[in-house]
Amino acid sequence: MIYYWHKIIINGCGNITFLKIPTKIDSSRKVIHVDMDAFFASVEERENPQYKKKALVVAPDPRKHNHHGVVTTANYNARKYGVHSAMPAQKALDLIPSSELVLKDPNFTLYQEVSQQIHDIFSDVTDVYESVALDEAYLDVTENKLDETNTIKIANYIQQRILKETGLTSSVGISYNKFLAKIASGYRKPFGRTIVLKEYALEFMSNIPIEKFNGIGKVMQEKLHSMDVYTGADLQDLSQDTFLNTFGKMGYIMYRRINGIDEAPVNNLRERKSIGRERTFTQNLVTDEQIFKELKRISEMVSADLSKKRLHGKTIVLKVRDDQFETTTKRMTFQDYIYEQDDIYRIALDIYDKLDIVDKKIRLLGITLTNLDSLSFEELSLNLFSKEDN
Ligand code: TTP
Ligand code: MG
Repeated sequence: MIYYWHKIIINGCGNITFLKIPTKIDSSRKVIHVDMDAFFASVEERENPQYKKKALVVAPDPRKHNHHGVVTTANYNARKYGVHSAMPAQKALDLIPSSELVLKDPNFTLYQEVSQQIHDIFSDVTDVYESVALDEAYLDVTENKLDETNTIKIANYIQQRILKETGLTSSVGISYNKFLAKIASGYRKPFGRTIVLKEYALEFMSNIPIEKFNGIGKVMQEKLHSMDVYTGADLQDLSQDTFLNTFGKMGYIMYRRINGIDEAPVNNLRERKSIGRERTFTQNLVTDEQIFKELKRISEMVSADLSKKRLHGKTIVLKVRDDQFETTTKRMTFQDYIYEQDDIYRIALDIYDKLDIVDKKIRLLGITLTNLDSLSFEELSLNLFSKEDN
């Protein structure tokens, strides 16, 4: 069903300003976001039920790793002490009294197995699901294999099957787009089920702190706080121009999301063929230094996209366009998968060298990875653990 709405604000001078979003909201899709509760910790509690009463932290023991290592997750008891994912494990040790603490090394093989089990359940419901982490996925159930029109029943089916087959609880969010479904799944944890109907979407978002909105990263968060914006309601009061002028393209996307519009489809990763980024320059790049700097930047972005989607690829394609709009692409394929930014950068430089461009007036640079496959979680986590603590 589609409906139209306007929002009007009256500013101090009594002038009426029309915000520019009298846009139609398509609420015809049914999207479910599933997220396991304290995933790694719950798996460990299932294996060792005596941990349930303890403050369980899943992390490599910093005492055995020269004080290094970060927390993957913690059970809810441990979270009460302020412990959270990505915190240095040493800090978790300092926060929790040793009589309460259980520190458990992550067992990725086991988590991967459970992840496979829940994904098998998803694929019994629909082929249109998008896995965003080991324990998290979006499902488009507008049409589904259960032939069920009641989305709440579908969500219930998923939660019950996960519980029965893995012994673990999950939380689900139900709405007409991905953005809302994701906020909804985190709304009442653990074992929560939250439905956001189109009619209540704006009100629902108005009470949520901006940290919970997918797409608002640390930088945007700080900027918004400096503008006295803390909640969804504060965001909804900002105009499209403010979003656009302050945050560019991402601002526009957020403006739409916070006003109830997110048309991003649930992407089935198996259909994804490539991941790439390109940048067009208002002033041509003419020196190697400028070109290397931009290639480095694009490599970082591509690597971040790959890691978000848990993918890596074997082929790298470099695209170069000059001031005459002549476009050259060249690719290199490798035996091993690539996803780290340093590797992408190094290879992009290599390809660039091979292009042997004499007259450098570069208007556009792009890097794309193809020949993609899912990254195993061990690889992701190794990357995570090798990071310096701070
Ligand atoms: P999350 O779903 O973010 O967290 P969670 O399932 O532990 O807790 P919640 O109930 O709040 O959803 O992440 C899923 C798993 O991914 C988590 O159990 C451990 C792992 N993980 C990391 O290894 N590092 C991280 O920084 C994060 C956020 C998660
Ligand atoms: Mg989770």
